[in-house]
Amino acid sequence: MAIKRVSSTITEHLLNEQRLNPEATGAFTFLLNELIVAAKVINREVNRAGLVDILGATGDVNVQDEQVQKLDLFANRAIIERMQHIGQLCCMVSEEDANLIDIPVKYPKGDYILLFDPLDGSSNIDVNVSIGTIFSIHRRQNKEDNVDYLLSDVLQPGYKQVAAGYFVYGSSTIMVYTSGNGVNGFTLDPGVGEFLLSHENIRIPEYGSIYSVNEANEAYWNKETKALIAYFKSIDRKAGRPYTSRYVGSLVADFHRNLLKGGIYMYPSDLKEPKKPNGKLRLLVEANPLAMIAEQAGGYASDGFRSILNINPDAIHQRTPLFIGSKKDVELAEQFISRK
Ligand code: FBP
Repeated sequence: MAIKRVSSTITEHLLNEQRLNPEATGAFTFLLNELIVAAKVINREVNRAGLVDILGATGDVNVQDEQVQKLDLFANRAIIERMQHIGQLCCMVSEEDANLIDIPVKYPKGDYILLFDPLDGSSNIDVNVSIGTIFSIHRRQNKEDNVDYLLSDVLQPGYKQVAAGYFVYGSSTIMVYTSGNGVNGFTLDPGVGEFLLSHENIRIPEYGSIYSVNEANEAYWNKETKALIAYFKSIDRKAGRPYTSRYVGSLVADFHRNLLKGGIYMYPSDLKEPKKPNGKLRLLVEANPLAMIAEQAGGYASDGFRSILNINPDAIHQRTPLFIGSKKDVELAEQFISRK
């Protein structure tokens, strides 16, 4: 009886990639494998959230001025506690922490910087709608021996990312990542406890058929943004319009759907909160990693005027408007938004 070969595991995939790079030391593969373990721990907690006292808010407000959810805290700790002692990192950045996260002196340090959104889609945590973890990896640039890292090592433009990816904790748990050689997706097989290759060499369609935006914010948009959304909703059968509207309210889930089916996710700048003229999303831990994935899959990501990956960050919690997904749709969004 022929045994059907199980798809390749993420570790097998990482080792194959490592072999392609003669300078590789295995540090990166080890780093990603440890991050995957942290994601499995988060996944387990998300799956049984209704059974354990982990739903609801902690009562604290984070640096983003948002209510901290208990699962946000759990996910943040799970990643920090797992990654701080592996000896591959010189520091970390989390959406939940106001400051850079140093590696305790008792642990060895490395040359990589891990930036992450521990649990994206906070508003969906308690209602069993897909949420996720987003990560970005940089290599420290400064070579000074007496300092672990400089702020400039953390505030690098997105095109310098070594790797980026996300986990979606949804109907199934999936990991999508790139290290600059295309984009692949791996589905967690709960029976085996392994992420197995399920989506090889993902390519996003050039034109989409879906637009994802919170239209409840329309009153706060400028006329260029209103014109853009109206365009996607206007009738032109030959051009496949109107697009259909899909908005889960979890960036990672909306992005993942559009990556596979073709479409555009938008979080424009708005006048809703004077303190957030650049919209809601964070450049380092949300926009940059997804932009690298989008571009590696043949898509594009913009702030309405330029490529997200070319933005020079000046603060770790900097926000940016985001238009991301199918290349032609995002280029069109740029034409509308930058139209003066
Ligand atoms: P966090 O949940 O990590 O804070 O991320 C922001 C986010 O929840 C995105 O996942 C989502 O796309 C967006 O905000 C939803 O915002 P809004 O409720 O304003 O539409």
